[in-house]
Amino acid sequence: MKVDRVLVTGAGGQLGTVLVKTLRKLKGVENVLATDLHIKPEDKGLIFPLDATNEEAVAEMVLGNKITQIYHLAAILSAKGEEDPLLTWNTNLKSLFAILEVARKYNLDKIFFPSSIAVFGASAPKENTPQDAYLDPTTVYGTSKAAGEQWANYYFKKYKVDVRSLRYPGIIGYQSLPGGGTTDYAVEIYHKAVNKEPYICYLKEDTTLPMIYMNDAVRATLELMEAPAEKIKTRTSYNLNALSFTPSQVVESIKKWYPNFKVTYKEDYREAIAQSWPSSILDTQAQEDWQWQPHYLLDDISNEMITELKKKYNLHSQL
Ligand code: AKB
Repeated sequence: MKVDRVLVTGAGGQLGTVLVKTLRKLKGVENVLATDLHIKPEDKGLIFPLDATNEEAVAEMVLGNKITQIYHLAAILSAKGEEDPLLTWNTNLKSLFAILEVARKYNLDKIFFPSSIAVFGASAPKENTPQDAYLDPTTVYGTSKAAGEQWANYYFKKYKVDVRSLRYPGIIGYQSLPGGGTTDYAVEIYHKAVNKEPYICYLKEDTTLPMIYMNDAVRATLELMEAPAEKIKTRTSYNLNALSFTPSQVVESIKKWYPNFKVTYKEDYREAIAQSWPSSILDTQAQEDWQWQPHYLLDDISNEMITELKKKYNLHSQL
């Protein structure tokens, strides 16, 4: 039987950290090669340096390790991306081209490319945004993802590269910290709550955004990647829905565990980005094509986040 040999780029990031662990459990540690541009001291020996924008370096890594699949997670996210738009465009697209070209030239089995709700802008319906809504993103990150989706589709149609993609909402998990996203508040707020510190939220209290719990996000990714190729009808990127909430709804949920938790609101430039995104997403195609169903609601997320972060910070008392 053919063994999957997996390369992950951006492995030290929020999703990569958890996806790599899950893939290693499923496919064997020796079959999952985790890479990132910068290696944190705690990741030395577990994650290896790779500049994913360098096609030659990607090809060498793929050939040298008999790689058959790539999860290409490396990217600069929405909020950070606005600091240096050209760097964001170059990093996000150049790395995608390197991965797609290597996949085409060396006939790789499958590629995963993450997209985002950031592909939507003012022309898309704000609520229940459908799969085929018009894409006019407001951030360079969203623009790079919208273009990336078209390139993924092009490589599938023209070269039969089996690229699969999800439009992730904001991801919430206890295992890793997000970096540079507009939805990061929904992770930071739990860290503050368990440490009994007040939180200053950079979004307005009633700004609704689509979100997903890490376990659901990882499961969605693997279910999409394991689905038979003929079931994957969307070759740009699938809308992925789990739940939607506002900062004040998270606070209300957290207060079930920490009634004295204090949050103040001081919006910054990320509020405008959030305002340009859908407040909820329709994912009918993902449900139909590969039977996607989320499991975690807001209080389930709060329960697990608080329980796990307390362990992480070595906190034992409840209040
Ligand atoms: C971000 O906020 O930039 C990301 C995303 C929704 O793609 N979390």
